Amino acid sequence: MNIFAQATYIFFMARKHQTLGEFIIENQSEFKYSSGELSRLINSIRLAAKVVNHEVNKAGLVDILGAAGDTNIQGEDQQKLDVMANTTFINTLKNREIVCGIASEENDDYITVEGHNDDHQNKYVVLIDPLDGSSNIDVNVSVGTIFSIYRRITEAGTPVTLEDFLQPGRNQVAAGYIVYGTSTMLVYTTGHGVNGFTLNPAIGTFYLSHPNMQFPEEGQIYSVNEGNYVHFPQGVKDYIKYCQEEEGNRPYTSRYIGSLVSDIHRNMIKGGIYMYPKSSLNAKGKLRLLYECNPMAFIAEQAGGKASDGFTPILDLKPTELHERVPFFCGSSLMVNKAEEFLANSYK
Ligand code: P6P
Repeated sequence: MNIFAQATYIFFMARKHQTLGEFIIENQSEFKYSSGELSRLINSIRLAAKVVNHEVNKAGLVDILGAAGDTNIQGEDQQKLDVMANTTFINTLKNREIVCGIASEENDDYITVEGHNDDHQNKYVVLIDPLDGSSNIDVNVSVGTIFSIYRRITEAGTPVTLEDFLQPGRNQVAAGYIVYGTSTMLVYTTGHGVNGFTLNPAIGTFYLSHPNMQFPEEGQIYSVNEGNYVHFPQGVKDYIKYCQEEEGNRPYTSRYIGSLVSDIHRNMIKGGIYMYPKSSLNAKGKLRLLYECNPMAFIAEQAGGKASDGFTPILDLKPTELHERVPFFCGSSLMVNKAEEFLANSYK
């Protein structure tokens, strides 16, 4: 470890900032299942996050290191970053005797994980969006990884089935995201609040930087792609106009960077609403229920916020297929309530 890393390590240790590893151990009794399994699950996600973070941060050098499909100076094939992220998370999760199945935005079908003795005794399924918003990488805008964790509901000892993945979001045992931004943060919940950890890249350690994150009940930021305005349902148009009117604490500020994790992370800290409604272009909206909306909704509700499809809480929706899309309204509870009010009125 170089002198800078040593100094940084000593500084952070001296200040007793809790590390992610210490936090998991200290709080594993809250996890109603086998404590060791949660630790190994989150630790495998932590490891994969560090690997992906390293690659994402190099992306700016792609012209030097070679774009996807090229070979780099070591003669290695350059992978598209979302393919690299997908491979990294899947391989890290596969090798830790915890997971019996994985579903990913990058894979048409789910992956069965037999386990070391091919006995299908592992108890968890993980659903991931390995690099959400990856098109932003070319313009140096932050991107994220989203993960969702369930206990399997089919019998241990048998291969995982689609039924294990199509559980309502309310059944999640853990969920979270990594945001690869100006700093890299891992934010997650196991159903006992939301905590944020910031990576110190000098020593590769995540430190508890945002304990007990809470969505402000009200906010002044609305996040939606207004380029789709003409295609939105009338209720959404009416709510956007409401956000723009001059009254009370309005007009709100429009902030939308086209990266779900970053937009929601900012709104959770400052207060705000993120919307990806259905439209005449996308009858069900764009976002995926299983590995985007459900985990972000679990986080939002655990942080005192709200998430719905405009009418029904996201976590109460019964999934019917792996990659199904739903309209998504997520953020400060009073703002989501108001958006739902406009939607309900437009259907009267
Ligand atoms: P649009 C990224 O592709 C993503 O899935 C989310 O991260 C983001 O909020 C949304 O789509 C952006 O979509 O249609 O506004 O470019």
